[in-house]
Amino acid sequence: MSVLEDMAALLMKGKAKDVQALVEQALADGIEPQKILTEGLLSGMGIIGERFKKNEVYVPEVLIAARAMKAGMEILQPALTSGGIEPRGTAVVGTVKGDLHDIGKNLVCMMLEGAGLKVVDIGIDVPPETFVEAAKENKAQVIGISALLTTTMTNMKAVVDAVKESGISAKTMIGGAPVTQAFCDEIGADGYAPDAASAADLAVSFL
Ligand code: B1M
Repeated sequence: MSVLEDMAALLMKGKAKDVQALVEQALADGIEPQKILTEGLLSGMGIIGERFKKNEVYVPEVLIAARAMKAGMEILQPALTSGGIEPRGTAVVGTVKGDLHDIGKNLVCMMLEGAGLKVVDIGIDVPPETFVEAAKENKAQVIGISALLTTTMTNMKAVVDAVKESGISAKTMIGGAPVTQAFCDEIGADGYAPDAASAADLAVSFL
């Protein structure tokens, strides 16, 4: 098995320390950080997601795999976001109220940083007023809103409405597995991105 296949397999077993060691090894071997992310970490997480869907694994297994994913991302982050440039703008990014998923949101944060933005990560389960307060406090040009559940994506509209009512000029950007461009149009957000790399392009287009 290749180092990236090993990494995916160990991530699925939740072996956080081993995943970190393999990320370090892959970087030392000169493998592109983006390739480590997609063919190692995300590949393992994708398989776990499919198994979760088919009830072949349950929440505890998904949780330990998610922890291993986070551990791997900690090692990969500096390589993914290195650039050493002055921030070209600021984005506030969070997961909507009621939603505890943060892996996709964290990836979006990394990609935005990689694209040269200062990112203020306001975490998970974030109420609409916190998005607005954080955007005001940090003079953000972009507000990134993530949701992974069909039951919580509706809370994105409350954030978009709160931003409009507050009168701030920050653009709202939404994304997450159940979110679509049609939903974005429906709730009046300024933009939708299907993945973290597109989110970075979209955020830059707002600056
Ligand atoms: Co959850 N979960 N989960 N879960 N979980 C899903 C989302 C689900 C699809 C699994 C399934 O049943 N097939 C399902 C939702 C079904 C639905 O709503 N239709 C589900 C469920 C039901 C639940 C619970 C209700 C389970 C339960 O308790 N019975 C519960 C809800 C808890 C809550 O939030 N209140 C729950 C809990 C959990 C864990 C805690 C165990 C864990 C989260 C750990 C964590 O995040 N720290 C978890 C996980 C890991 C998943 C799956 C398996 C993987 C999600 C993930 O991290 N994917 C997921 C199944 C799946 O998606 N296939 C599932 C990898 C990540 C990189 O992708 O987040 O999609 P993603 O992000 C992508 C894009 O969507 C996009 O860019 C990212 C990278 O390119 N993107 C953006 C994301 N945010 C963006 C923002 C942007 C732009 C792009 O702009 C701002």
